[in-house]
Amino acid sequence: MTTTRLRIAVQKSGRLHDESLSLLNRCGLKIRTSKNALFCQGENLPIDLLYVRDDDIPTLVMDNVCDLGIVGENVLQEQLYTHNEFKLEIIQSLGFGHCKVCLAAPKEFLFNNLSDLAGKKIATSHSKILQNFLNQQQLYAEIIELCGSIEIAPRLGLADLICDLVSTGETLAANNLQILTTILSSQAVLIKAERNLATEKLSTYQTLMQRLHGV
Ligand code: PRT
Ligand code: ZN
Repeated sequence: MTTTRLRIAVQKSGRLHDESLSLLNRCGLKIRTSKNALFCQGENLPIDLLYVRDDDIPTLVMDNVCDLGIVGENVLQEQLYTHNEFKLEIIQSLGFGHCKVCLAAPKEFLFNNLSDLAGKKIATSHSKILQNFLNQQQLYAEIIELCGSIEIAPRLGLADLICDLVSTGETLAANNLQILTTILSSQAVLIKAERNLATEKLSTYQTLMQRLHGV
Protein backbone atom coordinates (compact mmCIF):
# COMPACT_ATOMS: atom_id res chain seq x y z
CA MET A 1 0.00 0.00 0.00
CA THR A 2 1.46 3.37 -0.95
CA THR A 3 0.80 6.39 1.21
CA THR A 4 1.75 10.04 1.08
CA ARG A 5 2.05 10.09 4.88
CA LEU A 6 5.45 9.86 6.56
CA ARG A 7 5.69 6.77 8.72
CA ILE A 8 8.02 6.61 11.74
CA ALA A 9 8.91 3.44 13.67
CA VAL A 10 9.04 4.04 17.43
CA GLN A 11 9.68 1.61 20.29
CA LYS A 12 6.32 0.28 21.51
CA SER A 13 7.30 0.13 25.15
CA GLY A 14 10.60 0.34 26.94
CA ARG A 15 13.25 2.92 27.67
CA LEU A 16 12.95 4.92 24.45
CA HIS A 17 9.15 5.03 24.08
CA ASP A 18 8.20 8.02 26.25
CA GLU A 19 11.06 10.26 25.16
CA SER A 20 10.50 9.42 21.48
CA LEU A 21 6.87 10.51 21.77
CA SER A 22 7.72 13.55 23.82
CA LEU A 23 10.26 14.65 21.19
CA LEU A 24 7.73 14.27 18.37
CA ASN A 25 5.23 16.11 20.52
CA ARG A 26 7.65 19.01 20.97
CA CYS A 27 7.98 19.06 17.18
CA GLY A 28 4.26 19.85 17.16
CA LEU A 29 2.92 16.41 16.28
CA LYS A 30 -0.40 15.57 17.91
CA ILE A 31 -1.03 11.84 18.08
CA ARG A 32 -4.31 10.06 18.61
CA THR A 33 -3.10 7.27 20.86
CA SER A 34 -5.19 4.35 21.97
CA LYS A 35 -4.01 1.76 24.46
CA ASN A 36 -2.29 -1.24 22.83
CA ALA A 37 -2.50 0.35 19.38
CA LEU A 38 0.39 -0.58 17.09
CA PHE A 39 -0.36 2.15 14.58
CA CYS A 40 -1.20 5.75 15.47
CA GLN A 41 -2.14 8.61 13.16
CA GLY A 42 -0.92 12.13 13.58
CA GLU A 43 -3.86 14.50 13.83
CA ASN A 44 -2.29 17.71 12.56
CA LEU A 45 0.54 16.49 10.27
CA PRO A 46 0.65 13.69 7.67
CA ILE A 47 2.82 11.57 9.97
CA ASP A 48 1.94 8.14 11.39
CA LEU A 49 3.73 6.12 14.05
CA LEU A 50 4.27 2.37 14.11
CA TYR A 51 4.91 0.97 17.60
CA VAL A 52 7.30 -1.98 17.46
CA ARG A 53 10.14 -3.81 19.25
CA ASP A 54 13.28 -1.71 18.99
CA ASP A 55 15.20 -4.60 17.38
CA ASP A 56 12.78 -4.54 14.40
CA ILE A 57 13.18 -0.82 13.68
CA PRO A 58 16.26 -1.02 11.37
CA THR A 59 14.58 -3.78 9.31
CA LEU A 60 11.30 -1.86 9.02
CA VAL A 61 13.14 1.23 7.78
CA MET A 62 15.36 -0.78 5.44
CA ASP A 63 12.35 -2.63 3.98
CA ASN A 64 10.51 0.66 3.31
CA VAL A 65 7.69 -0.17 5.72
CA CYS A 66 8.68 2.97 7.63
CA ASP A 67 10.44 6.07 6.32
CA LEU A 68 12.18 6.89 9.59
CA GLY A 69 12.91 5.17 12.88
CA ILE A 70 13.98 6.14 16.39
CA VAL A 71 16.37 3.57 17.84
CA GLY A 72 19.44 3.21 20.06
CA GLU A 73 22.78 3.36 18.24
CA ASN A 74 23.67 0.04 19.89
CA VAL A 75 20.70 -1.68 18.23
CA LEU A 76 21.42 0.02 14.90
CA GLN A 77 25.09 -0.99 15.00
CA GLU A 78 24.31 -4.61 15.94
CA GLN A 79 21.85 -4.86 13.03
CA LEU A 80 24.27 -3.24 10.56
CA TYR A 81 26.93 -5.82 11.48
CA THR A 82 24.33 -8.61 11.19
CA HIS A 83 22.93 -7.50 7.82
CA ASN A 84 25.74 -6.32 5.56
CA GLU A 85 23.19 -5.38 2.91
CA PHE A 86 21.50 -2.79 5.19
CA LYS A 87 22.14 0.77 4.03
CA LEU A 88 20.92 3.03 6.81
CA GLU A 89 22.02 6.48 7.87
CA ILE A 90 21.79 8.41 11.12
CA ILE A 91 20.04 11.69 10.39
CA GLN A 92 20.22 13.11 13.87
CA SER A 93 21.34 12.17 17.38
CA LEU A 94 18.42 12.82 19.69
CA GLY A 95 20.04 13.45 23.07
CA PHE A 96 18.26 10.78 25.13
CA GLY A 97 18.69 7.04 25.80
CA HIS A 98 22.37 7.56 26.60
CA CYS A 99 24.25 4.38 27.52
CA LYS A 100 27.51 2.54 26.80
CA VAL A 101 28.27 -0.96 25.58
CA CYS A 102 30.93 -2.07 28.07
CA LEU A 103 33.05 -5.05 28.89
CA ALA A 104 32.70 -5.78 32.60
CA ALA A 105 34.06 -8.47 34.90
CA PRO A 106 33.79 -9.59 38.52
CA LYS A 107 35.81 -7.28 40.77
CA GLU A 108 38.31 -10.10 41.43
CA PHE A 109 39.07 -10.54 37.71
CA LEU A 110 42.71 -9.64 37.14
CA PHE A 111 42.85 -7.09 34.38
CA ASN A 112 45.89 -5.18 33.20
CA ASN A 113 45.18 -4.86 29.52
CA LEU A 114 42.96 -6.23 26.77
CA SER A 115 45.19 -9.26 26.16
CA ASP A 116 43.84 -10.60 29.50
CA LEU A 117 40.58 -11.27 27.65
CA ALA A 118 42.18 -13.88 25.38
CA GLY A 119 40.46 -17.26 25.60
CA LYS A 120 37.82 -16.03 28.06
CA LYS A 121 34.05 -16.58 27.82
CA ILE A 122 32.06 -13.37 27.37
CA ALA A 123 28.26 -13.29 27.75
CA THR A 124 26.39 -10.68 25.69
CA SER A 125 23.30 -9.79 23.71
CA HIS A 126 25.49 -7.62 21.44
CA SER A 127 27.50 -10.41 19.88
CA LYS A 128 28.26 -8.67 16.57
CA ILE A 129 29.47 -5.45 18.21
CA LEU A 130 31.60 -7.57 20.55
CA GLN A 131 32.96 -9.77 17.75
CA ASN A 132 33.91 -6.71 15.73
CA PHE A 133 35.72 -5.24 18.75
CA LEU A 134 37.60 -8.53 19.36
CA ASN A 135 38.58 -8.68 15.68
CA GLN A 136 39.89 -5.11 15.81
CA GLN A 137 41.95 -6.01 18.87
CA GLN A 138 43.07 -9.29 17.23
CA LEU A 139 41.77 -11.21 20.21
CA TYR A 140 40.05 -14.57 20.36
CA ALA A 141 37.42 -15.03 23.05
CA GLU A 142 34.34 -17.24 23.22
CA ILE A 143 31.05 -15.35 22.88
CA ILE A 144 28.05 -16.69 24.82
CA GLU A 145 24.87 -15.21 23.32
CA LEU A 146 22.14 -14.35 25.81
CA CYS A 147 19.00 -12.25 25.38
CA GLY A 148 18.80 -10.80 28.88
CA SER A 149 20.01 -10.92 32.49
CA ILE A 150 23.55 -10.78 31.15
CA GLU A 151 24.92 -9.47 34.46
CA ILE A 152 24.23 -12.75 36.24
CA ALA A 153 26.24 -14.89 33.80
CA PRO A 154 29.60 -14.73 35.68
CA ARG A 155 27.96 -15.70 38.99
CA LEU A 156 26.30 -18.68 37.29
CA GLY A 157 29.65 -19.82 35.93
CA LEU A 158 28.34 -19.33 32.40
CA ALA A 159 30.96 -16.74 31.44
CA ASP A 160 34.09 -15.07 32.80
CA LEU A 161 32.93 -11.60 31.87
CA ILE A 162 30.12 -9.75 30.14
CA CYS A 163 29.60 -7.20 27.39
CA ASP A 164 26.45 -5.23 28.18
CA LEU A 165 24.70 -1.87 28.22
CA VAL A 166 25.46 0.39 31.15
CA SER A 167 23.90 3.71 32.05
CA THR A 168 24.16 4.49 35.78
CA GLY A 169 26.33 1.43 36.53
CA GLU A 170 24.09 0.46 39.46
CA THR A 171 23.23 -2.93 37.99
CA LEU A 172 26.92 -3.75 37.50
CA ALA A 173 27.71 -2.70 41.08
CA ALA A 174 24.79 -4.75 42.45
CA ASN A 175 26.27 -7.80 40.70
CA ASN A 176 29.84 -7.21 41.90
CA LEU A 177 30.98 -6.26 38.39
CA GLN A 178 33.30 -3.50 37.24
CA ILE A 179 33.79 -1.89 33.84
CA LEU A 180 37.00 -2.92 32.04
CA THR A 181 36.50 -0.85 28.92
CA THR A 182 33.83 0.87 26.83
CA ILE A 183 33.28 -0.47 23.33
CA LEU A 184 30.55 1.90 22.09
CA SER A 185 28.81 5.03 23.35
CA SER A 186 25.15 5.12 22.38
CA GLN A 187 22.10 7.35 22.38
CA ALA A 188 18.77 7.39 20.56
CA VAL A 189 19.11 8.38 16.91
CA LEU A 190 16.75 9.14 14.03
CA ILE A 191 17.48 6.81 11.11
CA LYS A 192 16.56 6.68 7.45
CA ALA A 193 17.43 4.37 4.55
CA GLU A 194 20.13 5.61 2.16
CA ARG A 195 17.66 6.19 -0.67
CA ASN A 196 15.49 9.10 -1.74
CA LEU A 197 12.18 9.56 0.00
CA ALA A 198 9.09 9.53 -2.20
CA THR A 199 8.63 13.09 -3.50
CA GLU A 200 5.13 13.38 -2.02
CA LYS A 201 6.64 12.87 1.48
CA LEU A 202 9.48 15.36 1.10
CA SER A 203 7.78 18.48 2.40
CA THR A 204 6.55 16.69 5.56
CA TYR A 205 10.06 15.34 6.10
CA GLN A 206 11.58 18.80 5.69
CA THR A 207 9.05 20.32 8.10
CA LEU A 208 9.84 17.64 10.69
CA MET A 209 13.60 18.13 10.30
CA GLN A 210 13.31 21.91 10.70
CA ARG A 211 11.27 21.47 13.86
CA LEU A 212 13.70 18.84 15.20
CA HIS A 213 16.57 21.29 14.82
CA GLY A 214 14.54 23.87 16.70
CA VAL A 215 13.61 21.81 19.79
O1 PRT B 1 10.95 -4.64 23.95
P1 PRT B 1 12.08 -4.06 23.16
O2 PRT B 1 12.87 -5.11 22.41
O3 PRT B 1 11.62 -2.93 22.30
O4 PRT B 1 13.02 -3.36 24.24
P2 PRT B 1 14.38 -3.88 24.93
O5 PRT B 1 14.00 -4.59 26.18
O6 PRT B 1 15.28 -4.57 23.94
O7 PRT B 1 15.11 -2.49 25.22
P3 PRT B 1 15.00 -1.44 26.43
O8 PRT B 1 13.67 -0.78 26.43
O9 PRT B 1 15.47 -2.05 27.72
O10 PRT B 1 16.14 -0.42 25.96
C1 PRT B 1 15.98 0.27 24.75
C2 PRT B 1 17.25 1.03 24.49
O11 PRT B 1 17.48 1.96 25.55
C3 PRT B 1 18.55 0.23 24.46
O12 PRT B 1 18.74 -0.44 23.24
C4 PRT B 1 19.59 1.33 24.66
O13 PRT B 1 19.83 2.00 23.44
C5 PRT B 1 18.86 2.30 25.61
N1 PRT B 1 19.33 2.23 27.02
C6 PRT B 1 19.73 3.32 27.74
C7 PRT B 1 19.43 1.16 27.83
C8 PRT B 1 19.91 1.61 29.06
N2 PRT B 1 20.09 2.95 28.98
C9 PRT B 1 20.11 0.67 30.14
N3 PRT B 1 20.52 1.06 31.24
N4 PRT B 1 19.14 -0.16 27.63
C10 PRT B 1 19.32 -1.02 28.65
N5 PRT B 1 19.81 -0.65 29.89
C11 PRT B 1 19.91 -1.73 30.92
C12 PRT B 1 21.33 -2.06 31.41
O14 PRT B 1 21.91 -3.03 30.57
C13 PRT B 1 21.06 -2.62 32.80
O15 PRT B 1 20.74 -3.99 32.73
O16 PRT B 1 19.26 -1.28 32.07
C14 PRT B 1 19.82 -1.86 33.24
C15 PRT B 1 20.11 -0.75 34.23
O17 PRT B 1 21.27 -0.05 33.87
P4 PRT B 1 22.14 0.78 34.91
O18 PRT B 1 23.52 0.88 34.38
O19 PRT B 1 21.49 2.13 35.04
O20 PRT B 1 22.07 0.02 36.22
ZN1 ZN C 1 14.92 -4.97 22.06
